[in-house]
Amino acid sequence: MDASKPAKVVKDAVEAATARVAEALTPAIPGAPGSAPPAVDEPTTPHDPLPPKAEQGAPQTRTPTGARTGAPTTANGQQGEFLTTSQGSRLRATDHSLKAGPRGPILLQDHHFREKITHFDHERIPERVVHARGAGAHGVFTGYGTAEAMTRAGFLAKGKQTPVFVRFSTVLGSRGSADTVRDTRGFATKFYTDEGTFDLVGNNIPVFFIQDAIKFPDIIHAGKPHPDREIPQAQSAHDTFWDFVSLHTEAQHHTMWNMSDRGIPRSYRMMEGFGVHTFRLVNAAGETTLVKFHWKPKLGVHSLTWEEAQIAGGVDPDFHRRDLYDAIEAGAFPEWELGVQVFPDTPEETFAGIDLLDPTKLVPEELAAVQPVGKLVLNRTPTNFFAETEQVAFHLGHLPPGIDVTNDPLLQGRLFSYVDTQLTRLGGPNFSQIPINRPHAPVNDMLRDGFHQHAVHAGAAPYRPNSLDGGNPFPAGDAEHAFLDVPVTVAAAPKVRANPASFDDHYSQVRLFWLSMSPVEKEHIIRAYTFELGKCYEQAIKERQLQCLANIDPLLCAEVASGLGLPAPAPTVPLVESTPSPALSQVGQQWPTDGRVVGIVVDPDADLEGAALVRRDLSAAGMLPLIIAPHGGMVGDLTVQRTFATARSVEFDAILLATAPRPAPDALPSRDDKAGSADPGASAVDPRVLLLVEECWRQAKAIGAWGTGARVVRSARVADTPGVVSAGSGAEALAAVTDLLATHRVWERFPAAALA
Ligand code: HDE
Repeated sequence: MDASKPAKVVKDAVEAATARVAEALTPAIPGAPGSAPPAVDEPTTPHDPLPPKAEQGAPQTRTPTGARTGAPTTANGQQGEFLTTSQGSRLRATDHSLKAGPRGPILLQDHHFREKITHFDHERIPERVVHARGAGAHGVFTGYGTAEAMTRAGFLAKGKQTPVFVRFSTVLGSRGSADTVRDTRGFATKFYTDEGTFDLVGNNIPVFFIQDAIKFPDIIHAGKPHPDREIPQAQSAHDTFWDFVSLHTEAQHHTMWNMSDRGIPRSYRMMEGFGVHTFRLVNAAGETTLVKFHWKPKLGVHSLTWEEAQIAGGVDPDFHRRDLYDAIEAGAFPEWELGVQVFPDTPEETFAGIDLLDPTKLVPEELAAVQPVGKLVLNRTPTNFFAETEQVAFHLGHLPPGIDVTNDPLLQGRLFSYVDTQLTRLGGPNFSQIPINRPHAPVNDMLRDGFHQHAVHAGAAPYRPNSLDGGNPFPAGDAEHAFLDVPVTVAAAPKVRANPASFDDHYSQVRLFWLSMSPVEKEHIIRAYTFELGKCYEQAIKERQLQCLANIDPLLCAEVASGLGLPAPAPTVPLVESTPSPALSQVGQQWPTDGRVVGIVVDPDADLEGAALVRRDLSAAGMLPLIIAPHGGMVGDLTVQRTFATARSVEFDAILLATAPRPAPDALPSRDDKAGSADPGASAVDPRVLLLVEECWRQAKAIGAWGTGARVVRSARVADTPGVVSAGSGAEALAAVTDLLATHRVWERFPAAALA
């Protein structure tokens, strides 16, 4: 087909995609699988591949050695209107193998069959040994220029824009595990800077389980499923995890963060990120500064409740992935500020008595404020999960000039591990040439050959010094902005397998974290420890962990011990009294509501005009309204997105009730378990809607009602409780619910009785 005359289907798809973005006020519901709605009949007129969806991005088209090609990103995708072999030979059919007669057997000469099946047989690559489950997105980073005095890294210069790819992940689960499990989250960012790629491979928790990289296999073997039965999947609530962390007490700080609400984030968009280790910045004059990197989310740091996490694990295992992609598709682009805590680079490498090389310690923000140095916006979803999210390869040694490492023994080990793992995972040493990993800076590295070599290197002399290639490549100096290994003095010391003595304090900062929590957050921590240890089989392990809790805080220990039915031991170390750090708590502030999901319950008797206005205003405010109705299709002029059968509380940050729907025909226990066992005819309101309200109430979500909707909150016996609003109109209900959403949850609904 003549490429200058696109077929009508392609043209229509482009127009549909453009229209979707343009109609900002028409609430387009994210999640359409393709860039154009399909026809009922199978398409038979040949045409070029449809374009990607409007919100999808892709790696820039660069050569393996970093040069721009100028080709559109679709040049990397499938081409032409006809089915071909991998060599471009057009095919007549692919549904039947070549057989000796219709009843076979299949002929060995069927090269198309063999190519198709052989390729399929090899589609899988090893999943990441940790962080296997993840979701990536493209974006752009803009420097503020505020770090210019500290570093020569060009991407931090004022106004400088750099393309990025970010991959969020859980740690323990397999590639297909649920998103909402209790775990640490990875937050890995690839900055494609003009001066070489910078990978900031961080987590949503600022400390780590171990102080020395050599113990990484130990903590991971302990956290992964038991080797005999391979259960439990993506969980820390089992004997081997608690066996290790209770014996290996330097893990207690990270473990406490995992047991806190940070272990079950509401969204990737609502997580902080931390580089964990201390890094060294170096400026043009060669002066150095120690820093810790922080990502601060514009939407604040928020979490799920444990009930939400568990329900979502079943009804929507892709909860975080979907949330990220839906938000980008809806135009609610996730944003973070990159910031640094700054410390003088002294020979002791400590700050306020805290050892900056100990990755089990944080520096409270009240002691060293986080100084913003740039902004990250994620604005494109991947076009192809495997090509981008699965094949992206991060490495701490991907450092641009101006950023260097420190001697943190965890960081030092990671510098080895990340390249090593890609050799197996991505099948050889040329993983930097995969499109998502290609640098945006010219590459002249003298590395040659190997599996999957995409570059076609010229010349005769990939060695230095040479004269045959005219001496190229030449070493760069300061004038050419070369990377500087900061000439830090290494102490004269015996060769030992040992830690510095300062690494021996395993409890003071765990206590600092505990004391910094609000009562409701403390309740959640108690509940998490009690649940996780309650799932352990061995009493000895529970007793040992209770001893660790006693060394953190006697109240915490007593509450968990009572849930386990065990005595609370006395502390064996002195309790350190530390000043709480309010920055560690997630409660007590107001945040933007962009991308929040609000369900609107309607039926044909509802105030449909009011509901339509509420839906429009929610969209205009950057939130995502979802219409929930007794059946699919339309209710009045409103397109239904969820039915009482498909809706579940976990999907919504708040709900609005425009009606008190009578039980729908499918509100039967035999059709929908959510209808419960009671005779639905006995209730005036559809039992699924009552369940929705009850769950949202338990999960401390804002609930607004107007018109007959007020009857639902009365039937659910939650009227006149905190965060439940019965308003005169849809607009009033929406205003009240928006205010409540800004604090994330109606915190007063969680009683903190045990700690009062
Ligand atoms: Fe990693 N880690 N890690 N890690 N890590 C990997 O690299 C490793 C550590 C982190 O989305 C692996 O490509 C060792 C701390 C993230 O692709 C592997 C040690 C932090 C990701 C590896 C650590 C992290 C990884 C597995 C102890 C937070 C996912 C696949 C010294 C600061 C990156 C891969 C992605 C992935 C090794 C500790 C974060 C095996 C040996 C501390 C976000 O190389």
